[in-house]
Amino acid sequence: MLRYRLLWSALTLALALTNIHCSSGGGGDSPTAPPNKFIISIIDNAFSPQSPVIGPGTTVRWELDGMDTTHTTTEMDGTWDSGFVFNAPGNFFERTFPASENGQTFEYFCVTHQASDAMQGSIRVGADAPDPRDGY
Ligand SMILES: [Cu+2]
Repeated sequence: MLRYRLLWSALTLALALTNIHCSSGGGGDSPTAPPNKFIISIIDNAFSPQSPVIGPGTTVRWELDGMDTTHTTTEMDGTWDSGFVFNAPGNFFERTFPASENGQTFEYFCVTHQASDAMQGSIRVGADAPDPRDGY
């Protein structure tokens, strides 16, 4: 009887170890790179950082960290326009800059505060993207 009990214990232990092994290594979760995302804070009344260089394929997320809810991110030539989506802290707008835009610089502004506070910024895609104009 004791022998069976020992055998049963050993079997249970083996099964438990197998489960541990499976749960830690069998899920198929190989390490992945963090999402290719770049955060720009919208504060009152500026974009921060104002003029970053990003890698091609990066998704830029403009996120409201200020209190004013009337900001926009609006590209000069209409490449993107968030509209008034920043109506609560933490709200965001995203745009991905594909590899085909490598070497380009995009200038943008806030519709509400461009004139009053020079609320402007730029996105430079890749190290070869030209500098933006003054103020962007
Ligand atoms: Cu604004």
